[in-house]
Amino acid sequence: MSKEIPNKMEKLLFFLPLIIPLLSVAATCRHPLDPLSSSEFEIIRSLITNSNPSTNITFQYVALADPTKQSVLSWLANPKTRPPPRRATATIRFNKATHEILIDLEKKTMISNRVYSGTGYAPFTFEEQFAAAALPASHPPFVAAMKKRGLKLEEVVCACFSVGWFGEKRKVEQRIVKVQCYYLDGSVNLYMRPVEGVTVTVDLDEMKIIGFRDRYVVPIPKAGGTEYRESMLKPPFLPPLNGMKMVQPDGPSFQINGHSVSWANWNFHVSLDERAGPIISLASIYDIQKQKRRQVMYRGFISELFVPYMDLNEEWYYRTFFDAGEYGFGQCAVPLQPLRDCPENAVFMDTYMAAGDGRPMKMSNTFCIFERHGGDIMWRHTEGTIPNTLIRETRAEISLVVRMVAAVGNYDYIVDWEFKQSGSIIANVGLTGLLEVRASKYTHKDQIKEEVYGPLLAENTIGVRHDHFLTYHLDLDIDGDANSFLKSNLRTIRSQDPDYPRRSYWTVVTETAKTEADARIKFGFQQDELVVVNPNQRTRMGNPVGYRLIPKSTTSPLLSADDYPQIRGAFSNYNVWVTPYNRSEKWASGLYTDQSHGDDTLATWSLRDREIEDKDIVMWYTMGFHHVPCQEDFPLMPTLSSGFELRPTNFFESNPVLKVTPPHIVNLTNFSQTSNHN
Ligand SMILES: *[C@@H]1O[C@H](CO)[C@@H](O)[C@H](O)[C@H]1NC(C)=O
Ligand SMILES: *[C@@H]1O[C@H](CO)[C@@H](O)[C@H](O)[C@H]1NC(C)=O
Ligand SMILES: *[C@@H]1O[C@H](CO)[C@@H](O)[C@H](O)[C@H]1NC(C)=O
Ligand SMILES: *[C@@H]1O[C@H](CO)[C@@H](O)[C@H](O)[C@H]1NC(C)=O
Ligand SMILES: [Cu+2]
Repeated sequence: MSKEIPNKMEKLLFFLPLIIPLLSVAATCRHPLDPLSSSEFEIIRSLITNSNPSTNITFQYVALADPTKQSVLSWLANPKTRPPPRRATATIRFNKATHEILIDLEKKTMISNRVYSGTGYAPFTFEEQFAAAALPASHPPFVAAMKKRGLKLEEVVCACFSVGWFGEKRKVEQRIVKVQCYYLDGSVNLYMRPVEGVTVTVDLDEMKIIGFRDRYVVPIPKAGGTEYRESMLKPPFLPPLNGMKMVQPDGPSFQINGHSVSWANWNFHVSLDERAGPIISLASIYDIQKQKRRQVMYRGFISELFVPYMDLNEEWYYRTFFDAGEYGFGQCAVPLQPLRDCPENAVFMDTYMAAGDGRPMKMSNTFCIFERHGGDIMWRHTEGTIPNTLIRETRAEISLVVRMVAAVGNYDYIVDWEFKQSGSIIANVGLTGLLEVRASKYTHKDQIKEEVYGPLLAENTIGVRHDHFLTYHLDLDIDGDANSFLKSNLRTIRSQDPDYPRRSYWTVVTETAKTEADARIKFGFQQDELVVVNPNQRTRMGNPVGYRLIPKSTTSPLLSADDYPQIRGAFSNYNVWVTPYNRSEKWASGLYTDQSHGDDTLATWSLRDREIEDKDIVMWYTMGFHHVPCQEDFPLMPTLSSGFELRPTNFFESNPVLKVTPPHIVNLTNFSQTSNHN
């Protein structure tokens, strides 16, 4: 009993300062970083279509134009003031020209409209991809090619692939895709049944076929064994596990206000971008020791996903995809299914996006937000050394997860941002879905005497080797935006005294990166601790406050630096880069990625070698997977994950999780009607 009172007092102290900023957010209507609403998409569409009434306009990318950081921060400091002006940016295509349009959403006017005439194009729309994929069915040579193979045309489905760039001086005006086709006929797993050897080339602006190749015939892999639908799978099955339930009788402990989320010591903002997917902004943490809210991350998002395949066949060499810049990673978001994609205690958030004609499209359940209580331990200690005393202290880990899933054609990416009460932010990506396979004549490994670019996964099915590189834009602002990047190299030191029992130890040699060149890090060659610090803010012990990057993946590219896909994907050449903050440097593969020449990438910006010490800086981290498929990836991949942690490092005066109060005990007897646990 005597223990309970201070506990409650502490809890009250803990929550009071969190509630006050929440209420002030509630008092204002709109957050300046909120994604475009349905009516805002309508304003943009009608402004643009009204000024060009007789033309077919393709809306390739429509997004909130970022307000300046300064204007967002000063609004945040005083949310009663006028928020920064809401503007939108639209990249549209008509009459074979790309237009960049800036719109004032309050005045409902076009601020600027300029034609972009450099290399590269904005992401495809779904409508264009569907239209292009439908063309082969009425193209006589294609129809003949299917007939020659004995295929039923109505069972053939096709998909669009970006063509990349291979040094050719192609006419800049031509937006081209390749169309590759698959055979359903008894399967929905189309990607396991490629019609190999046939390639159709489409001009997207003309929306007509400009090339057709039928190089060879190989068997279509069998439909048998490709099924993955629960309702269609055949026994035997593993017996089901016993039921489990996640109950929060008092509801979740987080609050969502529009797109702002508060949970435990964290506040942040979630939004969706057609290109990036989830954007986490203004992540700040309440420091109970200092009794104040402290900035951690201004913005974090996936800037690009680079997926080059390692097959040099004519039908495959160009498959070097940029899933954000070419396909719109956020545009590929899919509605999350309650209880399957997210646990029972999840709360869902809907979003809007612009369709190809600019009309707003609502998507339900784009994000789910939930408290994860997965049986992990936040911290513990058992102390048995003190005579006649046993101390046992342990706390369960409960964290907050924001999840989105994007299905980019065959692949599904599960994107999680996780917040811990310790101050850590964890980003995780899970890869699942379907492989891209090549049909081949082989039915057994022993028959293969040539390079086939991947293992045989099933009869006539080669799982082509490829990479996934995910580049995160991490604009950390540790206690403000004047930050530095510290590289601490762990070095072995030999003992000077030959008679001393120890011959060596390791020490830390810390260096502040002065310019961009100092901050290009390739993992695997040396062991570094990488910390973003605020050099002007120190702990009482004198250490600069910071956040450390703990990568789980240290994969680097294996393509030659002069290979065209790698020139376009040069942002993956290093695992870490640091650049000075620049509102227009968001997309690691450049603003116009489709058919880009690699002249506007993170790698080219970094060549300016700007100063990054004690400045507003952005850290870019690339994690990678070299994917050598295996039979377990057929007919569908079990999730493969990786990620990184941003962990407070001398940010707090001491361990903040000592101040975490364990959750209320839930008395399950109250839930006997609904629970499986009795
Ligand atoms: C616009 O597109 C539609 C559908 O593709 C087509 O029927 C129509 O002729 C096009 N209009 C113009 C002006 O190009
Ligand atoms: C910001 O980035 C753009 C695009 O890379 C560049 O043109 C511009 O010069 C940069 N601004 C500064 C101040 O570096
Ligand atoms: C749970 O609730 C039941 C019924 O109200 C009560 O009898 C029991 O003592 C409670 N158990 C705990 C651990 O609080
Ligand atoms: C559980 O049941 C007890 C007894 O009926 C009640 O006092 C208590 O408030 C209930 N708890 C919840 C969380 O509903
Ligand atoms: Cu893969």
